[in-house]
Amino acid sequence: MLIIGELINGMYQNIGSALKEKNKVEIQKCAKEQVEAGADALDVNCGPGCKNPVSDMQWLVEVIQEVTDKPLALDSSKPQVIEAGLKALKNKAIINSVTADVEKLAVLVPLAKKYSAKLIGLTISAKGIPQNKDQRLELAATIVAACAEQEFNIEDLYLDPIVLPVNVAQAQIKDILESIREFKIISEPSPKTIVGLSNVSQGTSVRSLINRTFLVEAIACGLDAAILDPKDSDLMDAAITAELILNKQIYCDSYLQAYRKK
Ligand code: THG
Repeated sequence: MLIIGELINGMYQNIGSALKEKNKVEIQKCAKEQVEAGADALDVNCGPGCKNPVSDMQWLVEVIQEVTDKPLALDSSKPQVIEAGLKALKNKAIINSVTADVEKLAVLVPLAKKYSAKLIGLTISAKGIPQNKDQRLELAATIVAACAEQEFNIEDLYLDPIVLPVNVAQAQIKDILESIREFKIISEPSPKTIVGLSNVSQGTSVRSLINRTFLVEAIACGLDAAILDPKDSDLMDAAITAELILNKQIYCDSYLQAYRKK
């Protein structure tokens, strides 16, 4: 599965300060550590309190790609911030994200095509966060239809059911897992699926355990990608083992070591 490291996010205090002080060493350290821990791509998010997200996104992309050629997931709700990142980016791009709103789809789907980027589609709209599986599927179908209409390759689309914290939306987590399974049958070829994993444990006291248990269940539902903390080695081991059990990794006694060396 595609592992996208979540740690370059202005929401984290070390990254927020590094961004303010333009401390590129701190950002590059975070990028290298995540790649060494097994991340296939890195999420890049300036954070909620960022004053100059357009220039900060450009700066982050420039400093990160000095140390890695892994794809970057440009994480912003503002299309102009994503475009600033795309312009600066030499590595492969993932647009994180578009919503099921016509104005957003009209701007971001063409942008994804222009830059040959993968696209994350959040099943959310201006009307708010969906409250059940049917609403998630309806929003997913809106995104898939807009991509198909604009001849965007559906296999480059990653649908995100929007994971909510288990301590505030406990009754919805099962619906979210079932949505992952059902997103895959919306179209042929299937769209891919992704989650922002750490959302599930926000505000809880046993975050790592909740994250890895949810991830294993999501993988069993066919999850293709996750934005997560790759430095949580118990989490990474659980993901690899879940894939082994579903016959998505070749078995050998040393499969964990083999994966880490890849
Ligand atoms: N879907 C998509 N993109 C996303 C999300 C998603 N991007 C952002 C987010 N959700 C995924 N990334 C994070 C990063 C950090 C945390 C959660 C999700 C997190 N942070 C600590 C907290 O809030 O408790 C902060 C800890 C600190 O300040 O040190 O949990 O769902 N497509």
